[in-house]
Amino acid sequence: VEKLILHEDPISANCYKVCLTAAHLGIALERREYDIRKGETRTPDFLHKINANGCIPVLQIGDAYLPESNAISLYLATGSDLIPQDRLQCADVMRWMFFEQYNLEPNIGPLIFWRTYLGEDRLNEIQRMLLPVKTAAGNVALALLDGHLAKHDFLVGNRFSLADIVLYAYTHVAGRGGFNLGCYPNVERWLQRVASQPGHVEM
Ligand SMILES: N[C@@H](CCC(=O)N[C@@H](CS)C(=O)NCC(=O)O)C(=O)O
Repeated sequence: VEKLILHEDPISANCYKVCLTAAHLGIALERREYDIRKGETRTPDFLHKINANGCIPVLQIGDAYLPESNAISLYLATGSDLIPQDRLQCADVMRWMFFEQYNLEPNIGPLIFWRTYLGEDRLNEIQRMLLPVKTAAGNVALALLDGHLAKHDFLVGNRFSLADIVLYAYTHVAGRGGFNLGCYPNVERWLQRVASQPGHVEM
């Protein structure tokens, strides 16, 4: 078995996503911490050796480096019951993971970073301009999730899967980005359902 090292920053929900997946699978990860606020993932050494894209999480598997939280989660969960065997359900898990990366994380993630870690008075002109745009788009994503969860206990196949883990990461801390989860009661109930699964760990 190859040693797994997660290059991460504990403030990142993309990194938490990977840790939560590993916890559910009982997989041990050694952790290397970087401070993204100090640009520690932008050093020539990091860009050259770990991720040319300059961000964490990156999973080191022996001497291979795998970036992208959802790719890492898929790598860890392959062959487990977190991924349905049924072909359509398996693709549906991927569908929610793509939704997360296109509609949810790019809107909620930056708002959490700007509001909680940077501070609203330290935003530049572009960030200030994007604030209402990302707030609106994030709410559209949360509303879509809420509509789906009005009819389903879990995202895919009526059972807990990798899709729930991946979508949980940013959704459960959306409040830190200024989103009001109280407007999405089905999402709130689902968050509790996910957090009460055996093997759950906090961020
Ligand atoms: N799509 C990537 C996004 C990774 C990402 O945005 N990482 C952020 C933290 S959440 C980062 O490393 N930022 C530091 C930087 O860009 O310098 C994933 O899902 O892993």
